[in-house]
Amino acid sequence: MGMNLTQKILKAHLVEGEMVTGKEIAIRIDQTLTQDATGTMSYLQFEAMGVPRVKTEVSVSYVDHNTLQTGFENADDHRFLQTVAAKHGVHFSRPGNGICHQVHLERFAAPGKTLLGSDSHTPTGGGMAMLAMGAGGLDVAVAMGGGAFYLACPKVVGIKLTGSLQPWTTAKDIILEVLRIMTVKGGVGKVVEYYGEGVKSLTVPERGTITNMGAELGATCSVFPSDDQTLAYLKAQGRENVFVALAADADAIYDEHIEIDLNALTPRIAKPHMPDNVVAVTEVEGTPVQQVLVGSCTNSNFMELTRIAKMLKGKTVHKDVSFAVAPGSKQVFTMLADSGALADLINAGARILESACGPCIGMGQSPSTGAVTVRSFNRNFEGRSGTRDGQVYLASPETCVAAAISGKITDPRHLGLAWVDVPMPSVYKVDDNMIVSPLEPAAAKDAVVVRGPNIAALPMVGALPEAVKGSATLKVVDNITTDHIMPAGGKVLPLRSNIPKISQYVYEMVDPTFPQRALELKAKGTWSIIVGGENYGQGSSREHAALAPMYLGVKAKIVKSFARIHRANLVNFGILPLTFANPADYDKIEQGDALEILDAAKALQTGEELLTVKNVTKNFAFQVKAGLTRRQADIILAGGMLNYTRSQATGD
Ligand code: MIC
Ligand code: SF4
Repeated sequence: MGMNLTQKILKAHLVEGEMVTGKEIAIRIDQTLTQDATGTMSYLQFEAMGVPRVKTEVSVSYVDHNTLQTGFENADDHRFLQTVAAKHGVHFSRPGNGICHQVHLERFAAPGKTLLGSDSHTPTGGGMAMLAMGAGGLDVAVAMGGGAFYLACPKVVGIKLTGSLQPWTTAKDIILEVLRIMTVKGGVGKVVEYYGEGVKSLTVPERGTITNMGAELGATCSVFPSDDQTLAYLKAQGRENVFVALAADADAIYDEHIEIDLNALTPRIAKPHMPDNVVAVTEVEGTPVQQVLVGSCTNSNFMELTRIAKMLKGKTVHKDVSFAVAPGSKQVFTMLADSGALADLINAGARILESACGPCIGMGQSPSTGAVTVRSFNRNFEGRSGTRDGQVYLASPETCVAAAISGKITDPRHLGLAWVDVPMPSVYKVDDNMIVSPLEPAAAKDAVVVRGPNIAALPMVGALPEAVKGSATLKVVDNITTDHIMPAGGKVLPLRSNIPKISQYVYEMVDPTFPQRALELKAKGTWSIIVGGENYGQGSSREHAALAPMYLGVKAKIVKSFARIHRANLVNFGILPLTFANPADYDKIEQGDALEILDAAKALQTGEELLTVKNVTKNFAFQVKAGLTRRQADIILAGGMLNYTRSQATGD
């Protein structure tokens, strides 16, 4: 029986388990990446493991998120990251060098390899035929130490692309269409694999846009074959030595099928406040727009920014629109400068931002009250822009610029402009001067890691109690994102290295009284239990969405279903991730009810499928599923991964 590409890469890296869908497997990780907002925790955890030098083929630490330096915190974190990278064998991509996923694709990604990154958009590497996955910082630390990565053996969705993209329809429109079809929870437990004639005409940066936003499907990752396009890109980056051709077998089997005819696809747009709220641009055409932003790890490559510069050449951005552009990397930025495209953008009125995440994570450029903002980004969750009622639409850079020119949402085909074909450069401008190599082992031994006062010790909890006596401190609805649980933005991101301080912002947008209420309960010895709906914890990989609630005394979350990375992070920090056996029980619980998870520790020790929860206030019992593997149950029993690893090492 033929194998798909996902199975081939998994099989080549399998170190534990059987490749049976849904069963836990462990794979070897070849490369890791971290970024500064999750990286400090990850390297603190790596240090705690006591491994002197990373054991991966390549590990890179990027600085791209916390680049607004309005106080000492971010700058201190950058200094810590640079010194800790030098000491432990990690390449350091300096602030200014670009967004981790863009730079990684340019300079490090290699077909057939596995990549684990402490950022949910790590799957961008799938555009280079990598199995590239997002994870919590602790899982990445373990991988840097040579440990395997555990995941449920995924289902593989085959997406067959036929035909070829028509003028003004782009890679972004393909992934928006996939999101419309599969929704933000349609990819949970799955890898999305692209194949078919339509794949051949897509360049690696275009593939990267598609695999990047596979994260919004909740998918483990997405993957493209490695073919002539891959070779052309690697050659243009001066890295053809890492090329290997890779594809699914002709008779490969997929668990699910989708087919998209690129000839028939038209420009798409995601309406507020979910990336799967996708319609044809024509459906919302005419909506007045106040802000347009082009950039982020999804859409900020040289070709698309050149195209929008050509669209804007000799024009002025509409007077009611604030328009900003953030090139994805130093390579993109310098090439735009050399080609003159940058001057065309500036001349048209673009506000040029540094090569970083910037407004995508609420670091500046928050829109005005109630403003409509059209962005080439990947997430439009409520409040993420920094303006609670900001109306964020997601679209291709071309559709974004159509809005910037006309002042309203416009299908770029209706602009009256001729389509400009921008071929992939045959040579990219390669200069790795902003990537600092690690110290040689002999010099690394005595190197000092510099820590600023913002870096607080990692909080820990004890072993799981026999019965978890708690309160339903908060009840939330479906599709809660990690941006709801642990917001980002210019005010909160600088606190990423300080859990006690950042925990004051947990659930700020949903219920700002939550941290205080939870701490008061904790002081009385009562655990907090969060009750939630479907797809709980979608979005970012930030383990702060588990760590900070843990600090506030959250011991369990009972929801209808979880997003993959958040669930893994809960396990890593000793929080019970439980799902309702009967989802109707969700309606019977009210916020504030006293809940007791009976015999919790015993159930985990004996591997019980179902646990019983007593609603003490309403005097009824209901059942919940833990669905934990033996290893996960032991981690929770120990009070989290760090305790578990320590007890394994000491044999306690
Ligand atoms: C995001 O896009 O939400 C982030 C910021 O890149 C996060 C990581 C983080 O919270 O630091 C992600 O996607 O994992
Ligand atoms: Fe940065 Fe936005 Fe990409 Fe996250 S999604 S890595 S914040 S650019």
